[in-house]
Amino acid sequence: MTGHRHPISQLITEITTIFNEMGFTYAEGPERELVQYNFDMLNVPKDHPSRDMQDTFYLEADDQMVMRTHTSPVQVRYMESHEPPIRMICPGKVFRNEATDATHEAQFFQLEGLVVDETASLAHLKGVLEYFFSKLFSGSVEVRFRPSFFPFTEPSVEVDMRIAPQEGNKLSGRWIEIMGAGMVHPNVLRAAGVDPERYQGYAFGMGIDRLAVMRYGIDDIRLLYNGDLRVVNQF
Ligand code: 2NL
Repeated sequence: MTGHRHPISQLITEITTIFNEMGFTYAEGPERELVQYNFDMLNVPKDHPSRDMQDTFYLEADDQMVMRTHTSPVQVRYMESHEPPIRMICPGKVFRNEATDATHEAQFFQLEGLVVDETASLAHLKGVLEYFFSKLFSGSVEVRFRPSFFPFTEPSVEVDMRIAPQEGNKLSGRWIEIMGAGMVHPNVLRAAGVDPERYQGYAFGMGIDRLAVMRYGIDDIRLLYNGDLRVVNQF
């Protein structure tokens, strides 16, 4: 039997292709990161609970290095080394120090995206996401925003999507919470060397595993990672 790529890798390729069509480039960065890039430059307060050792894997006695808890530091590095206009996505593995169950793993994949230019807006983001989800789920998809909070965006939103009602599609016809997003906080732009008086940006982040669960109809994400070929060979 011929080999094949893991279902998560296949999904990342599919996602990257859709965003490429809209002019987004792809970027990667280190999984082991400086606290400065993972938290400080993202406007995460020194006393924020996400920094706790219960949630984050710290690597050295001096507490300067962590296993990245999101792919946001890739975007900070990208802003440092590229002039706007910026349109990029960065899928990658992230790490959280937490107990595992059917819907949580200590390592998982995240997809983040970033646009920085003179006219980026939440309206623009909504159009991009409508296009992305309708391509990924092959049909018409609505997107709605609800107010939320993240230290790195202001304003911040939770994003829900609804696939148009379809016979035999359990996901269709109801609102599903799918990602977080918002306008990049001026402190984050400034820290990365982008002038917040001239440029504005939006960013979004979502779990790829959850997307895989929805896309492939899997009910336990651990199935994707325990290496059982009877599972992965079905994709
Ligand atoms: C979630 C929410 C989010 C971002 C990620 C971001 C990155 C930069 C600046 C500002 Cl460099 N924001 N990323 C923004 C909002 C939400 O993720 O629930 N992820 C699983």
